[in-house]
Amino acid sequence: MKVEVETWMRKAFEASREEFLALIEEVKGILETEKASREESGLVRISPRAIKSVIVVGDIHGDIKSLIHVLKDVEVLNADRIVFLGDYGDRGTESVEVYYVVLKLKAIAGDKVVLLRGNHEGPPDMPVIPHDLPSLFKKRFGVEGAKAYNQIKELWEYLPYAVLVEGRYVMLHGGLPVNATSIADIAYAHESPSSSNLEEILWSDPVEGEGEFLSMRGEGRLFGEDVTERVLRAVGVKTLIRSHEPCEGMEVRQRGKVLTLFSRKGAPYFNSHAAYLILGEAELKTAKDAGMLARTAVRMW
Ligand SMILES: [Mn+2]
Repeated sequence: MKVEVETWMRKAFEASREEFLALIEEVKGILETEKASREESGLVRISPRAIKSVIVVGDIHGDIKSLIHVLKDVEVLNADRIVFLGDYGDRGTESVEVYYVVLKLKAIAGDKVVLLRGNHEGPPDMPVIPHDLPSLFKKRFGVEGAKAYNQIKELWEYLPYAVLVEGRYVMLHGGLPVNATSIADIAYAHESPSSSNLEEILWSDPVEGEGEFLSMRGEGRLFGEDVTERVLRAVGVKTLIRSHEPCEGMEVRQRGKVLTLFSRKGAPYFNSHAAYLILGEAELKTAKDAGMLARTAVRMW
C-alpha cells in the first residue's frame, strides 16, 4: 500500500469541511457495498491460509501521533489486512484528525482495512458519556461541523463488529456475548434486538475467575473464563483479541484466553506504553494463546 503518512498527517489538520464531507461520503459508499456483499453482515471472515499477515490495532481515541506511529511501520502497510478494533474518536483532542487518517486509509486500501465498531461508534440507543466528538467537529468546522458529525454517525451503522480468523482468533472491541452458542450470534448481533449480544460485543470486559456479572460501565457484562472458554469453543478459535480497556499497551487475561490491546497514549489515561499486534505466518499457521502472542507478536512503543 502506498501511503504518504506525513502528507496525510498534514492534510488531517488542513482539510476543509468540504473535503472532509467528501471523504466521509466516499468511505460510507465503500462500507455500504462491503456490508451488502458480506454473507454474515456484522462479521468479516479471514482465512488464515489465504494470507501472510494481519495487523491488529486497539483503541486510538483521538491520539493521532500513535496512529501515525503505527502506520509508519512498513510491515503494517504491507500487511494483507489491518484490523482496527474500534474507538477512533473521543478522549483525545485530535479525534477529528484521527478520523481523517483512518477514513483515508480505508478509501485507499478498501477491504484490506477492516474498521470494527467500538462502543464509541455505537447505535443511537447505546450512547457513550462523555462523547467529545460532536464538540471537536464544531471546534474544527464551526456550526457546520454538526453535518460532518452526523455523517460520521451514519457511517457507523455500516461498520462490522467482529473478525473471525477461522480456526485461530476472534477479534472484537469489548467482549464475548455470554449467551452466544455459535458465530451467528456474533455475526447477526444487531438483528436480534431482544438479545444484548451487540451491547456485550461493544461494551463487555473480561474478569478473572468464573461467572458473569453486571458491569460498572452500566452497559455490557463482565464475563469470566468459563464464558470465554465456552464461546471460543463454539466459534472454533483459541484466543479472543480485543481492546476497550486502558492498559500498558497489552494485557494477557484469563490465563491466555484473552489478549487486550491498547494503541494510544496521553491524556486522560497517561499510560506509558501502547501496542499493536502483528500476526505473521507463524501466528496464522497455528493458533497461539495470548501469552505467546504477547511474547512473539506484540509490538510496543
Ligand atoms: Mn471502548
